[in-house]
Order: sequence, then C-alpha cells, then structure tokens
Amino acid sequence: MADMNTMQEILQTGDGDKLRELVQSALDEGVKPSDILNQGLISGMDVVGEKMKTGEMFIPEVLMSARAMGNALEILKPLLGEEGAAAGKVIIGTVKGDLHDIGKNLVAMMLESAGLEVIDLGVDVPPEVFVENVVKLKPNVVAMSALLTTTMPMMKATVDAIAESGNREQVKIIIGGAPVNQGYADEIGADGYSSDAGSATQLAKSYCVH
Ligand code: B1M
Repeated sequence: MADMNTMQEILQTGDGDKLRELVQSALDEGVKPSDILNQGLISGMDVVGEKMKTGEMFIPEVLMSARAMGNALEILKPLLGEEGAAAGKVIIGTVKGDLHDIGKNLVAMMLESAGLEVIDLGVDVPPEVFVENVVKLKPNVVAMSALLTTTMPMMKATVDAIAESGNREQVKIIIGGAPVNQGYADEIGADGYSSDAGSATQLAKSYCVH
C-alpha cells in the first residue's frame, strides 16, 4: 500500500531514487497523481520547511530534498494535465533575489499541461528582464513567484516596471508563493493571485481564452 508518510520521510532524507520508486509504486497502485503531490510531496516539503526553521535541517540537506522533489515531479508532470487545452502564452519567473523554484516549476508544468505556451525565465529575475520579455514575446499573462517576505517587494517593482514600459494594458499579471495573498496582489496592482498550481492554471487560462 502506498504510504504518504514514508514518502514524506524519504523526501526529507533527499534520496531521489527511492522517492521516484515510491511515487511510481503509488501510481501503479492507482493513487491519484494530485494526492501524491499534495499528501506526499508538498506535505513532506512543509516538514522540511519546519525543520529548516528549527535548525534540525541545514541548507545542503534542504537542497537535497528539493532535488529529490524535482525528480519526483518529473514523473508526475505528464499526469497532472487537464482536459480542454487553451491557447495562450505565459511568461513565468521567480522574482529578483529569490532562488526558490520548486513551486514555480510546478506552476509552469501545470500551465504547459493545460496547453499553454510557457516561457520560464528561471529564478532571480529582475524587473527589467520581465519587461524585455513582455515586449519581445507579447504574452497574455506574466506569472511571478516569491517565497521570501524580503523578495515580495520585487513583485511590485515588476508590476511598476511593466506599467512604466507602457505595456500594462496588454498583459495580465498574476502572483503566487507562500508569503503572498490576494490582499497583496490588490495592493501592488496585480490582476490576480493563486495559492497553488491548479488554481494558477485556471486563472491563467481564464485570461487566455477570448
Ligand atoms: Co528556503 N525558505 N530559503 N530554501 N525554503 C523558505 C521559503 C522558508 C519559509 C523556510 C522557513 O524558514 N520555514 C523561509 C522563508 C521565510 C520568509 O521569508 N518568510 C526560507 C528561507 C529563510 C530561505 C533562506 C533565506 C535561508 C538562508 O539562506 N538562511 C534562503 C534564501 C535563498 C534565496 O532565495 N535567495 C533559502 C534557500 C532555500 C534552498 C536553496 C535551500 C531551497 C530552495 C531550492 C529550490 O527551490 N530549488 C529552499 C527550500 C526548499 C525551502 C522550503 C523548505 C520549501 C519551498 C518549496 O519548494 N515548497 C521553504 C519552506 C516551505 O515552503 N515549506 C523555504 C514546495 C513548493 C511546491 O511550494 O513554493 O509554496 P511553494 O509553491 C506552491 C504555492 O506557493 C504556489 O503554487 C505552488 C504549488 O502549489 N505558487 C504559485 C508558488 N509560486 C507561484 C506562482 C504563481 C502561482 C502560484 O504564479 C501565479
């Protein structure tokens, strides 16, 4: 039987091979990919976050867990898709100063699975790089991720930079990541906020289908 607690424990050890094995056997047993993601991997990462905070885990160990999670996500990627592909283009990135990319990658993956064209600008993306890509690629949506309270202000800086470039009306801007919420999206003049990859995909699609 697939055991989500074991999956969470293996994620904490950073053993990517073992984690992939567990994910695969859970899939073989018929466990839904979204349950593996939420109850096994994301819950496991929450434990890692807690241990990081209390000093029970250090950065190199957290990085190993992050890598193991990335590997496991590769297996889930093709299975998390949705029916009803919509045409549209999204540029996505983690804002300047912020190196967290697991959540952003998950959102990018789900957007792609939903049939949207996704241009991933990576991590530590300065406002001017978002602007350059808005000008060059003319996306329907710009999606920004931030995991640190100290990098949240970069979201506002990016919204402002896009406005200053004269392109604010041409693009919808959506934000996400653990420290942000709808109130913050309203405050900085973003068009929307999503708490997870699934709702980010719904939101982006709603801005792409005309
Ligand atoms: Co960092 N880190 N980290 N870290 N790290 C956090 C975020 C933290 C909460 C841990 C803690 O203290 N409990 C804390 C932030 C505190 C704060 O600001 N309030 C923290 C800290 C302090 C730091 C450093 C400063 C530590 C240090 O060096 N002293 C440092 C900063 C480096 C930097 O960015 N400049 C740092 C470094 C790292 C690692 C490099 C070791 C590693 C990142 C590896 C990587 O990403 N490749 C790491 C990790 C792994 C974490 C935790 C443990 C896990 C994050 C994660 O991947 N979660 C994290 C604690 C936690 O969140 N539980 C923590 C899983 C992921 C699927 O969830 O990213 O929330 P999440 O994404 C979700 C939603 O938020 C949403 O959808 C996703 C899926 O449903 N979402 C979006 C995300 N982006 C979206 C964009 C959208 C929509 C939805 O667009 C529209």
